[in-house]
Amino acid sequence: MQISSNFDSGNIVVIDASNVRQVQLAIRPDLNSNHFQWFYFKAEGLQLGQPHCFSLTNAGQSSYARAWAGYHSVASYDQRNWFRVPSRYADGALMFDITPEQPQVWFAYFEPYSRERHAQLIEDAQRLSGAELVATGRSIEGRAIELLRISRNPQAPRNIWVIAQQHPGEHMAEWFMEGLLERVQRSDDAELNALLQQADLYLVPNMNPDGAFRGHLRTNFAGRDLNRAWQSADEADSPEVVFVQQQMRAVGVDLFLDIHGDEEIPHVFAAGCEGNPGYSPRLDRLEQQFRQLLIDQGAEFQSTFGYPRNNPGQANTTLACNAVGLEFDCLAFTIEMPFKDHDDRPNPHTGWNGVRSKQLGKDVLSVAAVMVGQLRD
Ligand code: GEM
Ligand code: ZN
Repeated sequence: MQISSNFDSGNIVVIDASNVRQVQLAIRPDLNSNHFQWFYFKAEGLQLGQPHCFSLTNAGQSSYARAWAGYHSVASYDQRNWFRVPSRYADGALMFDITPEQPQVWFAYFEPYSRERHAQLIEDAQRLSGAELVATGRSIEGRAIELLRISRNPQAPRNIWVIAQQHPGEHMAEWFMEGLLERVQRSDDAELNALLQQADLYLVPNMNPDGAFRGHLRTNFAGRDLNRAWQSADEADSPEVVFVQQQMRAVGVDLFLDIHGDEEIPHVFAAGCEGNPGYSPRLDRLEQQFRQLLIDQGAEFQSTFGYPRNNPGQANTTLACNAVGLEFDCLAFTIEMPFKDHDDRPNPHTGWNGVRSKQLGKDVLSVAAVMVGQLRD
């Protein structure tokens, strides 16, 4: 059996693969950082019908070690159809077995969103009505960070920004963007058409292409967590954030969504700006309305579980959500999707996955359509 991870978003270190019943592996930390949790590798030359057992021996030292309890790895025979394989966490290692139906199988922390698919997404998006690639930033390694605008009314008074995958291991974030863009494609969608009469959409489908390509969990090439860089972004170590901030300041922001994944919490939720200085009853009302509308329309979303709320004035304003909400006095959320499952509507075969992330991207547009007229009230 051979194990490889020398491909887009690949991450694994082989310790000992001589016994297929006890394959010893380790997750490689992000470059210039100690973070790790994301893994993605291919095993080939498997013996059909024979059990193979893989062990991620350093899982216990990962960034969110508590997240492994109740987590099940994803696998695929073709990198298209992904399914969960029962996994267990014991003695600091994550273990999962497969009795393969094919001689090769891929394993990952979550259904990966590839650079190839990203390139296609950007190309297809530019053919949508009203769409334009307005600017392209550069990552440290020179990869493109595309900013797309969807504008169908030159007089639209509002600007809605959605950015994704600041944390490169959170691949559900770009699946969300793909779903959102798929909905923008439809010409017979009354809600969407109403939204685009009142707002332009500014979309950054992937903010951290270097980290994604390198199989990182949380940081860019310089080892910087971009979602802690919004008060001190600089060209040398976080040009990705500098780019987006410059574009936002040129245009303005009336609603901001920053799309993420959470390792531990098995629910979809939204973290707001309640700890920001200057947080007002207006923003509180808008936040509550946003969450309630998502629930009311049947989206896979809930507001019971999530991060502890910040005390007044205690927000960490280096996070994108807080920084943008503060600077533009606008409704701003970090949207979190699980690596595990949305336990409100569990699907043990798939867990949370690309398709469900895409649907959430579509559903969020319905909420934006209802709220767009009130964002500055
Ligand atoms: C979160 S922080 C992730 C926290 N994860 C666990 N398991 N506690 C993210 O990365 O999406 C948002 C943030 O950057 O603060
Ligand atoms: Zn994140």
